[in-house]
Amino acid sequence: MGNLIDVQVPDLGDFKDIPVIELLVKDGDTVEKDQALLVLESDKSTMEVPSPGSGIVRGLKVKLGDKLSKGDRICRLEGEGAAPAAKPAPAAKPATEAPAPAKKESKPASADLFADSSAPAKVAAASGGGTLVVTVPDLGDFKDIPIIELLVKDGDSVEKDQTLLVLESDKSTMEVPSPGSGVVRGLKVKVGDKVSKGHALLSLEGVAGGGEAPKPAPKAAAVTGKPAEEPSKAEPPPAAKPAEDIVVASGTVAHAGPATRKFARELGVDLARVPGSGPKNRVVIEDVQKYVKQQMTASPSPESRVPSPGGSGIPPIPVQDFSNYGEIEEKPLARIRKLSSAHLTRSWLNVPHVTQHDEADITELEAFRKSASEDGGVKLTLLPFVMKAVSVAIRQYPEFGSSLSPDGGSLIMKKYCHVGFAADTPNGLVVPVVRDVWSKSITQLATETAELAKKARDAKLGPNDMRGGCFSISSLGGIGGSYFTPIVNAPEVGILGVSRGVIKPVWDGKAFQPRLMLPLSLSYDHRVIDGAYAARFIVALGRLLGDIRRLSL
Ligand code: CAO
Repeated sequence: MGNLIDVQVPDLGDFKDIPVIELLVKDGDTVEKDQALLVLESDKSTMEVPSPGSGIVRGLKVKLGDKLSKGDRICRLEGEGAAPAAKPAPAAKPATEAPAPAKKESKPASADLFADSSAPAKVAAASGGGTLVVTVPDLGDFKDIPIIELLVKDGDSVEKDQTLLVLESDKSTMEVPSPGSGVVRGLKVKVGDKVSKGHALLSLEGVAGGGEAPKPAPKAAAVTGKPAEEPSKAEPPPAAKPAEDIVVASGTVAHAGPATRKFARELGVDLARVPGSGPKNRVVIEDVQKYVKQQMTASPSPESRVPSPGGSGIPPIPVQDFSNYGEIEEKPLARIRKLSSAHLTRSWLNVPHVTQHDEADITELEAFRKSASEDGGVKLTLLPFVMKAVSVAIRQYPEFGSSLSPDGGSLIMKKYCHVGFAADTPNGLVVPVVRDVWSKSITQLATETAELAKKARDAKLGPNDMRGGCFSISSLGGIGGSYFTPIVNAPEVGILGVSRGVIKPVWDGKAFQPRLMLPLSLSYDHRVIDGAYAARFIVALGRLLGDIRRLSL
């Protein structure tokens, strides 16, 4: 039999009675040095207790839910290199023993636990005007711990004990709470920054009763089964908040240990979305696995209004902190943009798109449009001509005005022709709908599109102005560019993209002639429209635009 050593709970600062939330070994298990034996968790921090050496676990004394304090025996370790049980490692001394004399023993660099994780971020300096400089509290032996979440930004109002940021080492995760309530100013850190005790984090302005620095945090850090620095008897550790007083993490912080966080990060899972099944709703690795499984099999809910990352089973794009690469500014999206973003995402994900391109010769149309405009009256742009041509083409190819029934089993053919057009507004894209295009003249359509476009820009469109479309037009011709892929405005099945008309040399059989050619891009729902049908539609449309006399037929 090898040597036996006692493995005890290391120095946890002022923490007492911390519940065991995961037990990672059992009697007879062979463990390596630094392998995690169990996980302790308070409201604000999660700590893995690593093995002090390699050997076999004997006489395991703890079970899930047990509340442990410094010095409590966890197990014995039987192994070659293990120190005899009669000579426990100094740091493993039970708290109940007579206090050890103040020692300045060296600590191993691999020390891996936070202590004093309940202590609020330390106040390094305070002005009489109620501004506090908040620094990283005592992290014991830890140095250069990366910030993994930053929960405040300049200008944010924070409450006392609200979590400011989350630090994480290989074995521990710790939230740093605010020492008081006030407004965050001069944030000095960003995600990924490595911080140590005393590192200035931010200033807190307008702190009620500010200016009073709290008592310093108690000596932190612990080393499992290794010598640890004991607080000197002559200088007893200053008062720190007991674990029971720790404020529960704010809703934005996922309650999870380092291993779970690492696992979630690898999969690109936002832990805040994962329901936790552990004690106090703590998220464990199995919860992340279950969540990913659910997301992969879930079908998108029809009523989901905003595209939720991962909500449709599509892996979300990994979150990046762009401020790591340069200065950034966050601008909230306008309501219209959020709505159209949800709608476009739904259409893009639900509709198998194909886009067919073509050119229409609008030389004659343009000559007519110019001469008609010079006659005075309503200003004629290209849009009303295109709209009319589309409506006539839909009469010839009615499936372009149809919709698929919700069960996908039939086509709903419409005996009317309402056509929407995309209008660019300062707040985003909207699609007002012109009703009964079949029965309206070009002049009427010109008047109506101009009125609706103005209403759109003045943000005066009502919901009815945007409902009931059978087909949409997205005209970028006034801006420029040639060809694009418009997204079908589901449940419609077709959309026409119009780009800028340009004069091109076109062969007429004898010579090249300068002709004004209009680029057309027709996207359609391939579940409803076949490629040949779409090609016929776009050719017919080109003919109609090339010879506007046909529009009146
Ligand atoms: N080729 C050449 N010139 C064109 C053209 C084309 N395809 N389309 C328009 N023009 C000309 C117009 O004739 C007009 O010129 P004149 O003043 O000399 O007559 C000028 O460009 C401006 O036209 P317009 O774009 O303001 O007017 P319109 O009726 O053609 O379009 C509207 C109205 C509301 C569709 C348009 O203003 C708009 O908002 N377009 C953007 C649509 C959009 O954002 N689509 C993308 C959706 S997906 O993100």
